[in-house]
Amino acid sequence: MTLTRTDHDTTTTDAQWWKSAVVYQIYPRSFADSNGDGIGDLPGIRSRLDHLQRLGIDVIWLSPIYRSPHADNGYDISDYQDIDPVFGTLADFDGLLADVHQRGMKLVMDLVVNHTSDEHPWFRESRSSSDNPKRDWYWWRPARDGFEPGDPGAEPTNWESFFSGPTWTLDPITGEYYLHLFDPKQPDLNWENPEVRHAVYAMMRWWLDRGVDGFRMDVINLISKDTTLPDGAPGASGLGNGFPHYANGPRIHEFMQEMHREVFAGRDGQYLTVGEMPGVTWQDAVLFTDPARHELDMVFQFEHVNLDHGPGGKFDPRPLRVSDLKASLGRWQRELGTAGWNSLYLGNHDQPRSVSRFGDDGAHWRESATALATVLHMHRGTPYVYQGEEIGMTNVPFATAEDLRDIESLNHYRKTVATGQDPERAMAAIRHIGRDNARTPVQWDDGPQAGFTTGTAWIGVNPNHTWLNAAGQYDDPESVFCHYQRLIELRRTLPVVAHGDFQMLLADHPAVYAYQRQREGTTLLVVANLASEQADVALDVEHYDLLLSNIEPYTPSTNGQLVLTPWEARIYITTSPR
Ligand code: TEU
Ligand code: CA
Repeated sequence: MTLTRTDHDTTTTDAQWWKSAVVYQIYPRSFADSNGDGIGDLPGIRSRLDHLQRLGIDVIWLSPIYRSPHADNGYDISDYQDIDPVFGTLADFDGLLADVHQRGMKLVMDLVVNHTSDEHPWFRESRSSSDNPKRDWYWWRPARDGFEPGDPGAEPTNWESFFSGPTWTLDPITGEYYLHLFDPKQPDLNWENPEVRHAVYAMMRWWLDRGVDGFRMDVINLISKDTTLPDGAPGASGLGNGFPHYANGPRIHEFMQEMHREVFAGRDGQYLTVGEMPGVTWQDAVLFTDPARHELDMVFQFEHVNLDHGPGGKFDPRPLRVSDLKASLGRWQRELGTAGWNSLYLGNHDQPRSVSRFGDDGAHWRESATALATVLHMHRGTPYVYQGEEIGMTNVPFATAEDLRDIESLNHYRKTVATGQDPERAMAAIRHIGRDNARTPVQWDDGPQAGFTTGTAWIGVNPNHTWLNAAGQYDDPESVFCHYQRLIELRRTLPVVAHGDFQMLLADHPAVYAYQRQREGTTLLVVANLASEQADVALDVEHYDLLLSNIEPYTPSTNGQLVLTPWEARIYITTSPR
């Protein structure tokens, strides 16, 4: 199967088809429910493929649909080779995959192999006795020297988990601790053990044989740990920050190259691999994505989504400065310009809604959603659209902790209450940055439950679905949806969008993000006002034609000066030599 492209870039081989693709992320629980149980499912996704085709995307990335106790909404897998009954069956999956392929799209699976569920048979065996053959498939350690198991501080290291509390849980069966960087129900696999690695590779080949088109790899840069397990430097919570000892560990590149060899090498077909990598630097990212090294096609980096984290972490947010955002995005554009490749995203199921976080979801909702999309989609790299972003879905006015479902937010809230801190302050942070913001149902229409389910959704529908929904946007040329359609179409038709080089303009401007893209005599000039006040900038666009703008009518430039209204974004083009 090949994609319909007008693009015949000589620097891009067929195997690098993903360089001109647009990916759409589905969080299955919240996408579309077919049977009224309030939880999205595979038949629901099948029934909404028109929406994706209309948008123009090439690839779907499905967040996990495997068997799972759902402690972390499917990122805790108990069977890698089956579908969770809440989402459907393997037959439903095959049907979905066939439909997706028939419509000329591809489908990428989420691969969660830093950890399994504690209900996975591998872990059940591993915990059963100290000499079980699978004991070494996970990280088991005795209590710290001089401590009895269960004593305060007896954990083998002082590391704090991503979801609050220690990363070690004592298992009564053998009196030893096991490692879990996330929830206790997500024990970390021991990638030092070759049996683990080969079991994972075999599972990946099984999915490729079934027809899937690649993998998004969950926290894949955490799989190689420092095997001496040193304590971390003390953090704000009193526990230690173990991150430097398990992120980008000593064998990470070796493991990625081995996976590439064992899973992808020598196969026909066009795959996409993207590694999710908290804390990855651009220097590492170049190594991971340099095609000559045969590791990954691209990575998800976190620099731009950590800019508003304060000294106490994500729930200690600080205001985001546009100048920081510009500098960060620009740095990744520049540094992954020749070797390596960027993935481009503003939101996903772990992040708040991008229009609420980076834009102005009040007075300038439509303008800011379209301006942010313009900036992102005209970058070099592979853009990812998170479900609902294409209609400008916003953060959610969660009233109390009862409205929350996410384990990370709930743990943070409970910890706040337990330590006598202000619960309202915790709720404010959660409303601002909590993951549930992105997990409320996709707003299909203005009906009850936003057209998501005929029952009651597992998490409350955002009340703004009465005016913010897909049905109301399809035929409105000024809508967020139609703007996304046009941006995606530009990537499809103009090779400069996917392949042009990048040059930052107005680097020191505090609010306006501007850059040039250039390829074989075609130049794009992108300029966007990322603030809710008017901006005047010195930018000569005399030799350019306006290709797309998010605000009409626009004020033409005079004497090399551009006047941009709040969140106004324009794309100019010229094909004449300059
Ligand atoms: O996320 C990893 C990650 O580092 C964070 O984004 C995390 O979700 C958390 O917000 C840190 O504060 C991946 C998945 O995308 C996420 O949904 C899972 O919960 C996590 O791994 C564990 O599998
Ligand atoms: Ca359902």
